[in-house]
Amino acid sequence: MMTPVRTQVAIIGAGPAGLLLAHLLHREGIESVVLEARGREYVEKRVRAGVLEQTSVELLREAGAGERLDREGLVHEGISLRFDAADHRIAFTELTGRSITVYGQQEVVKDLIAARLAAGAPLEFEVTDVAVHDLTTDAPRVTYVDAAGRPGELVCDVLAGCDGFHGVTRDAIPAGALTVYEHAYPFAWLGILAEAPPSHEELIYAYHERGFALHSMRSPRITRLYLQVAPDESIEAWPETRIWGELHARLAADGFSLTEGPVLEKGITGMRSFVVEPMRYGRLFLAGDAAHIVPPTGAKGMNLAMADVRRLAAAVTDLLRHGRGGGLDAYSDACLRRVWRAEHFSWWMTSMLHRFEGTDAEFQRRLQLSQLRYTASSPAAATSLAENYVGLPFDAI
Ligand code: RFL
Ligand code: PHB
Repeated sequence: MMTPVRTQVAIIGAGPAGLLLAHLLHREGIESVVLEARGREYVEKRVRAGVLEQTSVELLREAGAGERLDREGLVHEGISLRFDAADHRIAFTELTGRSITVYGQQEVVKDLIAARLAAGAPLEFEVTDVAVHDLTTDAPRVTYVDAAGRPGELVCDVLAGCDGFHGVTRDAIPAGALTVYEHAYPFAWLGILAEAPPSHEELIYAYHERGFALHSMRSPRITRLYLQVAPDESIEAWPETRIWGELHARLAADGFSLTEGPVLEKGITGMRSFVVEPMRYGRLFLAGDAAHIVPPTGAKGMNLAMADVRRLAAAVTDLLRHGRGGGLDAYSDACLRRVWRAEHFSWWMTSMLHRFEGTDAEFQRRLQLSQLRYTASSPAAATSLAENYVGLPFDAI
């Protein structure tokens, strides 16, 4: 019979949410165990988000995890909205005094894993059969099977569900205790990573009659590009020549030429908006994609995950160090204010930039062009986009 291991916080999932939470707690002297279903190599190679809000950069820096980010991250002071075959720059720094940093999510994950291992703190990869129990008691439990096939059990004070959209923690909450808000979009994104220098210094969000396209990057040598495709599109239907052809067509602008290069990675991602309320059940707290999903158009997903765990770490510290549970009681409502702002912003960006089919497609197109022209020409409208994109200060909303 194995003996349960006692820890203060059991964290399910080693994405940005789980790893940053573990790191912030460690700095407060609070013990945790992180359980991750995938292997270390897999999570360190998973290509996903690339844009950090200034608030996220500051959080990582203050947590002592910003050294490589400060060295290698690319600071961007604006983006381009491309429509009518021309660029319309939204000057973030001029409009808000703040900026964004392009730094791959897998780089954040690598830095946080390195910090965790350097601290000698527990992080288990390749666990299976994770199940959570006794959520409404003061001693919730997690059972699992470790990478060597041995059963394990953790007994803790607080359980953090950081296991992403397809995890198990949200589903462990009785259906009647949660309300789900959801919106589906009639398209998906096909993304590629190419070994080619970026073709423009900044991100380009392109509105085009053939559909949306995005030019982003990871480094001075690596370009990240996306195309709007049908929601049920199969990647086999998109050989490289078709992808590049479509990117050239949608990103066309006077004086612009897209540099091609070997495709290192490609994949298709569905688009949805999803929120559960509340983000808590008993001693289980959900954070990041386990509780909410945004379409990638506003570059908010990873940033929201970090904002959640910043609040969760402070609230857990208050409970475990000072016996004050008020922060945990306020956790869900406080997070949801920022979550819904990001839900609105990413829905709005998505609605403005993608091609919609249907009987009123031409009506939609005229509304979109009007909104794009207004956003590009009015400092008030441009500032609204800019302050949402760079991230509102933590307690501003
Ligand atoms: P993650 O990163 O999904 O991590 C969850 C972890 O939990 C593990 N797991 C389990 N572990 C143990 N037991 C189980 N039963 C488990 N089930 C799952 C998983 O293996 C995984 O390691 O969630 P987290 O930490 O909440 O982080 C959220 C972000 O990953 C996500 O919001 C962003 O990637 C979204 N996103 C973007 N966000 C941004 O802020 N800026 C962007 O530019 C941006 N672009 C994007 C994106 C997401 C994309 N895709 C592929 C979904 C672009 C794309 C294409
Ligand atoms: C990315 O670089 O992967 C990226 C950038 C901006 C977005 C989404 C994804 O809105």
